[in-house]
Amino acid sequence: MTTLATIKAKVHAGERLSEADALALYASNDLLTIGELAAWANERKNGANVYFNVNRHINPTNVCVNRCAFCAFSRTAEADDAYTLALDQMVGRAVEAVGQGATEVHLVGGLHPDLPFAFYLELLQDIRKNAPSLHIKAFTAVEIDYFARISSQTVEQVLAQLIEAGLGSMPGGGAEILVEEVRQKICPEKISGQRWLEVHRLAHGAGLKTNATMLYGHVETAADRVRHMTLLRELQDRTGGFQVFIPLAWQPENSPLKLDTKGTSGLDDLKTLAIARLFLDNFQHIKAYWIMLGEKIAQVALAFGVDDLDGTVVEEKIGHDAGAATPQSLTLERLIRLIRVAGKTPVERDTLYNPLRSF
Ligand code: V47
Ligand code: SF4
Repeated sequence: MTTLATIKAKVHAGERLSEADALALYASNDLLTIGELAAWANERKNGANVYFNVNRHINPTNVCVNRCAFCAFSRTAEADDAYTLALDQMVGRAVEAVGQGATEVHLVGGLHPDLPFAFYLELLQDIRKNAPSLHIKAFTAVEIDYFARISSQTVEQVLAQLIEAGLGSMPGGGAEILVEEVRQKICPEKISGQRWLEVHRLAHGAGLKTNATMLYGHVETAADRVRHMTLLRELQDRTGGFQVFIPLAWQPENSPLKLDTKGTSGLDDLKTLAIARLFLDNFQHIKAYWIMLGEKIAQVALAFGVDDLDGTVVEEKIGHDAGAATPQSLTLERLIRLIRVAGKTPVERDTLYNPLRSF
């Protein structure tokens, strides 16, 4: 039988945890022991540094051909509140972000039925031309697969053109839970878990760094979460292309998926982040995405194995359409203070985790 003591011995010996170990951690309510172990593992990788960046989100459109049950963001093209931003609006926001100190623009959106692939290439080219200092982190694996289908090209061809146009890296969205039975329940129209992994493998092969998320707190079990992390750990062993793992706490309002929950518990959030740190031994960074977690849990997470808080964000829609109670943005000063009060060293990073400034 796996006990916390045997897991602790494994972690201290640098031995990889098994799925049974991770499940034993999920079954335990000894949150402080799990957290302490995760904090120890994090300290060995990242010292006292806690990373954040100055960034801006832009969601080109909320029109999406998919209807994922957990999503409160997507609209049909006919909906009253459907929107699609014009190229110059998006470029204007990117330029404005540079003026506010941003080093990254984070671009993700719905799968629009009519916009051609050329629109997205032009978007990247225009941002690169008008805001050349910005790193463009854009398009989930789900969007990349969609671009390949609408332009009758391979994922490799699509990636090559996006990189040529200015794509710098890929965000981690669309992973949800990579287990097929869960996807059938929450996002049956979305690409399969295997395809998501394949697109990331191809992106890594094309020289891009990518991120990985996990949407939790809906219909999945602990075993599904652990399987999800195993699949990511296996791909990371092969490519080394993932930068960070980001568990996304599901926000339950306004989506078709009606479950008897008001959202994840603080205990589950902290446990999930700590277990991710311990299980994903080949990931350098674990991010507490404050937008979904709330500032307070994100801050406490810094004592549970987390070393990254995402960024200033600005104008977040996906979580807020689903009822997220956090602000739309945090200032640099507020992020720094939040990290300092937790006894850590705030480090502003760029998208690729190069340190820019320590505070
Ligand atoms: O793929 C959708 C999730 C993702 C909800 O890579 C929801 O640095 C919670 O991936 N409640 C998009 N989550 C956001 C994302 C992301 C965010 C921040 C940083 C990075 C990064 C990536 O949001 C979607 C989906 O998994 N999502 N609806 C919801 N109601
Ligand atoms: Fe569309 Fe993404 Fe929402 Fe699914 S999660 S409905 S693919 S916007």
